[in-house]
Amino acid sequence: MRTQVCIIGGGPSGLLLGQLLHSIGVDAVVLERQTQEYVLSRIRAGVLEVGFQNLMRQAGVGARMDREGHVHNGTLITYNDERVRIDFSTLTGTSVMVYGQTEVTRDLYAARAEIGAKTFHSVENVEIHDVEGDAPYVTFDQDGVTHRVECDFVAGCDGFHGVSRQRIPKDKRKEFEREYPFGWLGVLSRTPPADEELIYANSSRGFALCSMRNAELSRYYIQCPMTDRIEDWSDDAFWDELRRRIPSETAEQMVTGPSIEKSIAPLRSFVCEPMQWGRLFLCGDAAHIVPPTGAKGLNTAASDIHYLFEAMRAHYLDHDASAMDQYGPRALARVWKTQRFSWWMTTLLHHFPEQSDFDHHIQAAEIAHLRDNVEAQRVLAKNYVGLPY
Ligand code: RFL
Ligand code: PHB
Repeated sequence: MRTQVCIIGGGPSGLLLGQLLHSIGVDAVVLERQTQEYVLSRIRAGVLEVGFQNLMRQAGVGARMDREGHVHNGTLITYNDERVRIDFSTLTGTSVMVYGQTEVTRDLYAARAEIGAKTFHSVENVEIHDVEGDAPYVTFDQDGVTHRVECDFVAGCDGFHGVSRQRIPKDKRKEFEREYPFGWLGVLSRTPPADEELIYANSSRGFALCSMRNAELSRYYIQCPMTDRIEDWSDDAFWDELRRRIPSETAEQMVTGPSIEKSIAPLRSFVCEPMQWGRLFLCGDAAHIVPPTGAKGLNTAASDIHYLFEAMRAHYLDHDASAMDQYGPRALARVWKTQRFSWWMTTLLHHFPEQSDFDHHIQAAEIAHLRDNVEAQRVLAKNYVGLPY
């Protein structure tokens, strides 16, 4: 089979790219290791930057997001009982939208079905060939049959554990990494959110986040040691610990209920350079990971897709021979800025096992600085709503 772009990975990056390419008449095939049901059962990010929202609209899949998504004009940073409100609208003139990654992915799959685009699910043994030359192709197995897709370009959108990044020779690839000595224990519950806005809470017992999906569905996280297991955390133990970490006024009126989903995710900062190898282009989690403080994982995946789509548009429509080579440097410049912000938010709000009393005072002083300094708030707000592409 022949296509123009072979997209490996049917997560939000791959699907968004496929939809944008369709809008300019470029043909793409998507290869996904899992079933569609499995991909749609994953609970992940919840906050969309304006840049992401615009890409969804540009791809013709923004209608439900615009109807059902919730615009957030600010967020709260708390330190024990102290509250610092970061007013996105006043500080930046813009906002973010709360609309879950699950819904984004559902909308993208629905749009893909509508245009009759080719998606192969439950594929195995994906291999990328000849990206160093002019005629790359991808082979994979499905139901015991081996397929071959010939293409102009391969988009590696297959997440952190995918095969695309490994295709760049080890001696040509540099990986930058920081692991954090804790994870996030997350709970989804069919209860009204604790507050109208998200609350990022630093407390003497560690970090907590009160987030949401809609007026009836809440998402909460607490920092926990990576040695903890889900079975160690009953729902009651989770709610008790969460209440201790958020301002008492919020804790007292928070509605709790049975968890619908409970999981522990590690926190990691990771960047792979380069993001291009011949005719292979890495996007999203395949190339980089951020700790979730700051909600940048999905949004940075989307900014990669913006840069790759613009390069492909220039290549196919304007016949610009140098456009594709500009993808890596453009994407990486923004990737490192979101890495910095996510690392900073994580450092500001979490307890690290080796932290001294001095370190705790510096953290408290940094939050006091944020409270008292509107310029510091503006820097945070500009990064949170999303740096320009
Ligand atoms: P994804 O979503 O991982 O999608 C990659 C897809 O590729 C498939 N795949 C393969 N397909 C074919 N062949 C192979 N060999 C393949 N190997 C893998 C996978 O099945 C999958 O469907 O990457 P993408 O599209 O780049 O999107 C990135 C976002 O999903 C990610 O940045 C965020 O979800 C990160 N993230 C979070 N970000 C936030 O901003 N806020 C959050 O609260 C948040 N929570 C999370 C997260 C990531 C998590 N992971 C990766 C474990 C919670 C978790 C648990
Ligand atoms: C979420 O709702 O899952 C969420 C929101 C903000 C974050 C991380 C996760 O920073």
